[in-house]
Amino acid sequence: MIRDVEHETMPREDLETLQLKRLQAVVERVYHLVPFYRRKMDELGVKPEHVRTLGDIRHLPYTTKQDLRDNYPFGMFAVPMDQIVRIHASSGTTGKPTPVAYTQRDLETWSELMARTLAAAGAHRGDIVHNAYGYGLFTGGLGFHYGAERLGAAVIPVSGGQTRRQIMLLQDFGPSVIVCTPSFGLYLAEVGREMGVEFSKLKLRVGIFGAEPWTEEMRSEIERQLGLEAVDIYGLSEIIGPGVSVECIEAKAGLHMAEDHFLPEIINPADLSPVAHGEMGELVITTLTKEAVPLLRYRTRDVTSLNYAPCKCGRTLLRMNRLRGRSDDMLIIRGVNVFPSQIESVLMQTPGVAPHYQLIVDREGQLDTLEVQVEVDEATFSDEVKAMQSLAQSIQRQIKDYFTVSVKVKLVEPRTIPRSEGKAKRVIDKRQL
Ligand code: DLL
Repeated sequence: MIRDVEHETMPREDLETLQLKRLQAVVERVYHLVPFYRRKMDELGVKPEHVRTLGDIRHLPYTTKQDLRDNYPFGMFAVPMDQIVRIHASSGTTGKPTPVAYTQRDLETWSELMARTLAAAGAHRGDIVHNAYGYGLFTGGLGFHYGAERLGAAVIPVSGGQTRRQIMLLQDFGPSVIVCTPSFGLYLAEVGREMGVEFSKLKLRVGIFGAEPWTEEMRSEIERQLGLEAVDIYGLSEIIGPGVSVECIEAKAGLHMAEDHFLPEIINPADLSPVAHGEMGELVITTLTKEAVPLLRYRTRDVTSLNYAPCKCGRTLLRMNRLRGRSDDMLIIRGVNVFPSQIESVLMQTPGVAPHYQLIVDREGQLDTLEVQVEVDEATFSDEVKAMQSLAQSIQRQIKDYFTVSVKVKLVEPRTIPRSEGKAKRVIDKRQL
């Protein structure tokens, strides 16, 4: 259902007029309120009044994760602390987290945006939403929580963990919508099977999965195992949290970006030049409505492309293609660029292996090596050694055909790859240890 008809179906010309008005306002604000932006803009010789068209965005400075770190913890805030009502932080794996903050109006915007996001993904008033995104500093739990309440759905705030108990709640409370990371969705299915639960008998209708990369093949697997329709949602803490873009349930082909709040660009990360229309590159986002921590041209490191073709759902908002991954996660194996999600595609097309894998990167002499560890399913595992060997060789061959690099494939026993309750750790990089 289209909740916000005005903004979700706006003719492009009107949308661009709105975006320009909002862009001019945000540039004006950060220039006067955030010393970091004033310095950057002065260095580039650009003043707020130089932004006369949307194309003028190219004169504005970029913002990187490092800039946020340099201004740790609250140096990027554009409002005094007495207007901040919530602080979250991004889930960095190393070092200090990156704090992000919200004014009362930011929370209002986010809740409404998440209500519209949930509606686009097929949820509605009367649904019971099992929310297994982590509650806490992570934006997933609370972001979905307030959006679902705003929609008029009943939220079960389970958060992560206690997987067997979650299965019990899925059976007893009968939620129609589940929201969690795709890897946790699969883990729930696995634990459910061990407990003898038939997911097809549960009331689950829709799953809204995000916060980590996953492939089209993984979608089919999740839909099959959980007996629901799986929809992709994208977002990042620095920009707002979940709700930046989402697939519509009607098409499930690309994620509609909330362009009335976020202005996207795609650049070539090597030289920061814009890529040709529809080409793949790094996603850069300018926030148009954030009060507490507005960001100009934030370099997300996420790799995708933008699709302006009309969608059958009636929304005019452009669609981001499914993320290929983060440029930081891209592996360079003997000069060949490999995204973990591309390996996932190959694995998921291979009968006999389970959707649980890890990639181990190491170095031998001057050369980087990649070992793909993937679980086999129970039936294959009980087969003779020869069958296992030929399966491993076949995966190795497919990867070689696809990427022209040789990798080592190690088949492992069912349930040996660590399961995750939040974001799955797919790559173990031993080179940095
Ligand atoms: O993961 C916000 C979120 C919560 C999104 C719940 C969706 C659902 P961070 O922890 O800051 O925020 O991580 C953001 O996660 O830059 C992407 O690299 C990755 N990511 C998020 N959604 C997707 C997705 C939340 N659908 C980082 N596909 C982003 C692939 C995703 N990667």
